[in-house]
Amino acid sequence: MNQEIALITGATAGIGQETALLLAQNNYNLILTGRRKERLELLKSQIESSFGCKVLTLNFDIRIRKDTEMALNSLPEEWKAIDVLINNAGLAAGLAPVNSADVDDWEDMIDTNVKGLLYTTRIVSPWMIERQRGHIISISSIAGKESYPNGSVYCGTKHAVSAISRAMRIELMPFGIKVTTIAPGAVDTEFSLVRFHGDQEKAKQVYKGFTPLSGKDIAETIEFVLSRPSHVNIDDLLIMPMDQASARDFNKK
Ligand code: NDP
Ligand code: 8X3
Repeated sequence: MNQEIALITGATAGIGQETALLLAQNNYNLILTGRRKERLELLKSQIESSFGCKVLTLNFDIRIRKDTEMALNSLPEEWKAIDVLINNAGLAAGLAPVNSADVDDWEDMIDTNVKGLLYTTRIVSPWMIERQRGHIISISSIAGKESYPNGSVYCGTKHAVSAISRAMRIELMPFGIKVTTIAPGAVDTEFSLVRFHGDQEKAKQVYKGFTPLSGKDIAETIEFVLSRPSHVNIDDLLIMPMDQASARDFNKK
């Protein structure tokens, strides 16, 4: 294959889905992952019918190490030549203080946002090292820069994404592999619906009274990061809605 290959985890919704659509327009072949198989198949057929690129879907739960390893290792050899890994799959589960939060929610966030990212990167990075090229972009958050009440574990996982990426940047530099973290503020995706376990009303309130970022805004940021010349590495990029100046400061009307 002479087109570059991008692997996007969590491509069934939000930022991952918008990034898949934008990278398809930019001529990447895509490996798209997620648990919702029907959404992956729909996106694949939408992309392949609109753009001249190939799409391979992998349907697995990133929290489960052996499933993640099996899915990635089962890729045909030509698809292992991954140029871009976008560690995007992630979630917040619940919004509660440490003394009463649901421990299952904590496990879900740690297993997805931290361990899932590590399982994926552990498999893909040696393939990049072999080819002495690659770019790993991980989606952190404003929650990876600040901690806010009731978000201790989500904030902890996103701080971990930033800390892990910082070390990876140093480790992978000698092999010509770029490492970037992108840290968005509020993005209007399925994120809040997932955080509030399907409560539509609560999810809607999060984005009320101001204009949040969209998944497309983050996809365009990823495209910007990817399109820098080979001597430039964007290490870390914080992107906020105009009306959000910190995790907790909003200019809501
Ligand atoms: P969405 O809920 O819209 O999308 C999340 C994606 O992650 C889905 O494709 C989902 O796929 C996938 N995912 C979640 N859990 C798993 C799992 N166990 N196994 C495989 N895939 C999984 O949210 P966003 O697009 O907003 O979130 C994308 C990333 O951006 C996350 O890491 C989030 O923390 C981060 N972020 C989001 C912000 C926001 O305000 N929205 C702000 C800052 C960062 P499926 O359910 O099909 O498995
Ligand atoms: C998502 C943004 O502020 O809800 O990472 O943590 S926030």
